[in-house]
Amino acid sequence: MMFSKIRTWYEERSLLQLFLYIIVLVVLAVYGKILWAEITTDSVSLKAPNMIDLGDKYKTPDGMTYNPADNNIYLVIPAAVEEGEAPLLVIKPDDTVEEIFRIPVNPDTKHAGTLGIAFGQDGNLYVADSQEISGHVNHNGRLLRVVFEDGKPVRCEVLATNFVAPNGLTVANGKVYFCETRVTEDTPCPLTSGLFCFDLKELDPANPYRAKTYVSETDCDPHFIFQFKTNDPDWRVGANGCSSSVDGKVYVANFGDKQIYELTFDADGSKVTKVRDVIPCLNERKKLMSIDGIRVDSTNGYIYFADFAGNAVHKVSISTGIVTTLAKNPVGTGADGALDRCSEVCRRGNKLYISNIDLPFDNENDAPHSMSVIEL
Ligand SMILES: [Ca+2]
Ligand SMILES: [Ca+2]
Ligand SMILES: [Ca+2]
Repeated sequence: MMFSKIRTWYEERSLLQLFLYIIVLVVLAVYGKILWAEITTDSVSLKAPNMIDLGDKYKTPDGMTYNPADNNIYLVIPAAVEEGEAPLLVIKPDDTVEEIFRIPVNPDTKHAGTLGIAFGQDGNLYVADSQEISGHVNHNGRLLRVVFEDGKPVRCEVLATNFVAPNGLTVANGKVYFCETRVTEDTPCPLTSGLFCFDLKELDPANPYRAKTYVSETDCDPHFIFQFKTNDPDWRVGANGCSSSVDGKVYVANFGDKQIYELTFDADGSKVTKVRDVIPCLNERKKLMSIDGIRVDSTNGYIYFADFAGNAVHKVSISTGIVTTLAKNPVGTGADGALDRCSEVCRRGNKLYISNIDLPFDNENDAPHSMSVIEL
């Protein structure tokens, strides 16, 4: 009976229909296999991180960038829980740490709040200085450049001013892109934030650019090339992590709404031509409480990221949008390598380095002041 029904169904179909059915089945099988691989990876037990103890001088580690020229990770310590300069450290290939420079304060606030950092192709380090992190939200944020000569930092230049809360930063397409975590001094809901973009050639330390204060979506600085809303009333924090891929796309994290936007540009790299949600599925976003620092890994198609509010580190497949949690623990002291209000990630070889900025949000800034390190 069953067999005859199948036979009748089969005989009623044209060759073209049967061919299309086979194609659909093959596509479903391949996609199902990818999804299953992602889902089963997610059930793997969490990694136990190791620790780099930074000591009492470096209490709030945040922005990092890997420099393949010397195999060092560069790390900045914003003066987030006390005023002063911002130390620039290197984490050497053997995981020892050395201070190599101090980023000077903004004279108006006596404070340097450096967050995102990245090297330009000119060999200099571009720095987002968020004065907001120590409570100075009165448009004191700056774009800085630490000039390197013969591989050593020699001076710091101010390139642009009048930002509210600069945060994640990347260099690609001959441009420096950085997030403005909010555009006003207050934090309304929904909250507006977005991305600034400057051509490296237009930046002149002899004449720092003063960004136009944001008025509205259409009345703002021409370098503010992408903006969006954050709707979470509990975490009114907008554009945060920022990273780029080898093909020149830029990825921007929406902290409160747990989203990552993939931006495609025109040939010049200054006009956004396409925006895509990397994590479109609500069930995947439910694995997260926030998205802080992000890092694209063009070698394997993942974005690694820090979940500050959830005190966790995850990765997401850029193609499928499936999230895998790599490490997570309750907030505490950070002893034994535990995450302690983590904010940024950076890969070197098969290790992922995680900054524990340890800010006092339902948490204490306590010893050990540490980086967590997990083997991938
Ligand atoms: Ca951040
Ligand atoms: Ca700690
Ligand atoms: Ca702590």
